[in-house]
Amino acid sequence: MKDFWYELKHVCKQTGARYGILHTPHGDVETPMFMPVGTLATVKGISPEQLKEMGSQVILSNTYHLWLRPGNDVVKKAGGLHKFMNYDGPMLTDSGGFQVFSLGKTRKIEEEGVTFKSIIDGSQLFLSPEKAIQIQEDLGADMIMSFDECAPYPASREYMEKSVARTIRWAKRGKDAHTREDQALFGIVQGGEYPDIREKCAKALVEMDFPGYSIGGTSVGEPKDVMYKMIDDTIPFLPEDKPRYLMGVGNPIDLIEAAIRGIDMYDCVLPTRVARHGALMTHYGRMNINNQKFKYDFTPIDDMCHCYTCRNYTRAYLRHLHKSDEIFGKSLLSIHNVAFLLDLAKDIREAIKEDRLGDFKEEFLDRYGRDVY
Ligand code: PRF
Ligand code: ZN
Repeated sequence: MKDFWYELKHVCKQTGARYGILHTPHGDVETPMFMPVGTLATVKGISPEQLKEMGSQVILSNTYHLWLRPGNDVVKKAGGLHKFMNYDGPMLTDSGGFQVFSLGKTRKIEEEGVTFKSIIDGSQLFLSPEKAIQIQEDLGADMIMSFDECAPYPASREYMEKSVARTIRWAKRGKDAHTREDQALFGIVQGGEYPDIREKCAKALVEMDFPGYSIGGTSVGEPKDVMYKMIDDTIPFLPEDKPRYLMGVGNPIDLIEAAIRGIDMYDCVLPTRVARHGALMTHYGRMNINNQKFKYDFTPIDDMCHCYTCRNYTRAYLRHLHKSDEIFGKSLLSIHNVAFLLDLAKDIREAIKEDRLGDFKEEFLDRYGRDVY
């Protein structure tokens, strides 16, 4: 793997969190970083130019969705995902493993792969470790993911042992099928809430020597403390000189807690998904723009936010757009939420560099609240 490596720059003396640089074929990015999700080759309501202006570094997209629509052949013919969506920064695609398991209602898991029904037309589909890699090679992101099973929570020890053993075999098959030198293939650690299974999985993947490691199977309905423990049970077995990606986690408190536990990357659809329903993240906790109390409120969403929306528009105007179901309103609210998490990740990086992430966390929580999602 050329043109891709992780450089550990500083470890926070207060918390042990890592500040680093991830070198990719489409440029360098600073970690810990939040990656906005562009499932269908677009971060809903935000242009690539706006994302750049907001300080976005890596955009995440999905194998499963792009395979079904428009088809990986279309993206390949366009010259890859970067060209197709007019974004020249680093990109990452998820393998489809999680989507098959969370969206597929009737699915059959076998050693060879997974058979399931399409969310688009109900047709029978089959995804395997090799197929997931081939699609991701067509899409052409800088970072791609192994095909894994994200087991449900809770799952029995017996189930988890079998599932993880298969996920390890799938990771090996994917690695053998992977041919593109300019893409970094990550291994995904599963194992649910069982520390010894996580350890075994991490060690087996590290043995295979991936350029990066993901922690999967979190944020699937388990309590907060269980999720944090899943991270703590995995990190000690991952090499220091490789990036660690916590998949699908992205509420503000988790961003801080995960960084403290040694995570370098995270992603979440939360900011754009909730924005479309008028829900906003602010330094003072969550708010909903629909609220009657904002009718005559001509102040910005968050006086501590520097995003395009907060610099230019008032709560009263945004409430009006949202209540009128205007497209521009959804876009402006999405911009604020994504910018909020990008800025939070930036604040986390600055705090790590200055050995004060512990203090930063307390200050943030005092304003934001401790039980907010
Ligand atoms: N596996 C994959 N993608 C994911 C996850 C996983 O376990 C999660 C866990 N919440 C999010 N996205 N491949
Ligand atoms: Zn804002």
